[in-house]
Amino acid sequence: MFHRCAPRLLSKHHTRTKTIISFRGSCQKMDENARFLASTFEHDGVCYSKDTNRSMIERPDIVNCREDDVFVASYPKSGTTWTIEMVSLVMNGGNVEINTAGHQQERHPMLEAEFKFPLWVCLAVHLLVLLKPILPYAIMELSFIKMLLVLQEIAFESGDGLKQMEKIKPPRLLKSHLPYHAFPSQAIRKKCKIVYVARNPKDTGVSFLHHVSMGRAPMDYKGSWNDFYKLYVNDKVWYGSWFDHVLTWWQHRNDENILFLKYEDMKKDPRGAVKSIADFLDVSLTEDTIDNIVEFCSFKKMKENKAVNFSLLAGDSLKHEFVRKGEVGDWMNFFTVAQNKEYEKIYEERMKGSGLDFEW
Ligand code: PPS
Repeated sequence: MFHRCAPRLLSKHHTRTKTIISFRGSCQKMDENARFLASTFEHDGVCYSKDTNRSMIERPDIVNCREDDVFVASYPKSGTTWTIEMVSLVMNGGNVEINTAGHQQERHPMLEAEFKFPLWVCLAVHLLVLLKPILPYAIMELSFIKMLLVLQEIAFESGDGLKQMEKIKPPRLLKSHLPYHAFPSQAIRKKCKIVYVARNPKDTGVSFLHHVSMGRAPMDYKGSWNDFYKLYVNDKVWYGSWFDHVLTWWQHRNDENILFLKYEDMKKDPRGAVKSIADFLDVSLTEDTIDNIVEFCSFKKMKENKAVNFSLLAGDSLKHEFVRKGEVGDWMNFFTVAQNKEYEKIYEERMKGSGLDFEW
């Protein structure tokens, strides 16, 4: 871990007027945090989005897993999409055509996702599907109608991870952000291979803010970093405490069916990451194939790749791109000096003796 000083954080002298304005602002944003929390639920002390399948979290045994299922698990915003793309290409021998044929959310669904839509949307979509054969073409071309149809085709289908995973041909590669204790118990018992990826908690937090403020519900958070930081540091974000999540998976790093990767290492040595994934999955790849996978999964290529970059559920007219900055150290543009000091103290206390450390 190396420490650098955030330029933005250097002390600002607030005038009285500025202080009053920012105080008013923060009152409004407190409501935004309350609004965020109202769209979550807690189970076993962990906070989840209401778009998470609650039954799965309460009963981790309800997920039917096969011995040959492979999982990519992570705390959100840790480089999951990137890792899935790598693992998926290793599994298919570097066939990039398969990976561009469909969106990653459809190819490798997130198990616990269960996107809920307001009743009127559900009724409108079902009515529309019924009327579709008799409605005039001109009406079907209206953008609102098109949007509902897109919702029907995409969200209702791929928005339910459990249903979606049943449709995929084995060997399946599946995504999850579940903490270890809530992970499908069959996957653990059957020793399914699990690639866990972790990223330093400061960049993860900043990336998380951009994710929840992407645009459309449930990612329509309107608070600032300072507001979101309060949720993050108090473990009131989706999937709860970064420390609990990462450290519990870390304890299982030596299990034969678990490969523990770090985002920062993957940035430094993507080739090494592909090789360890291939070794872990007992796949032998030529040097050329490894090069192709590294190239296809590079930040630049992934940013241009529609099959991974935008969220199917949120569309592609987002406030922030999904494959956004992909840097180590973006936290410095957001953390204040005080937040950094507080966070480093928590980090030192929580990580002490774990043998796990991150570069940031
Ligand atoms: S999610 O929604 O939880 O599944 O998000 P996740 O995929 O875990 O993390 C998104 C962040 O990963 C960055 N990303 C990459 N970094 C480096 N190289 C590649 N190829 C790459 N692809 C995605 C992405 O930009 C998000 O980080 P931030 O910091 O927001 O840019």
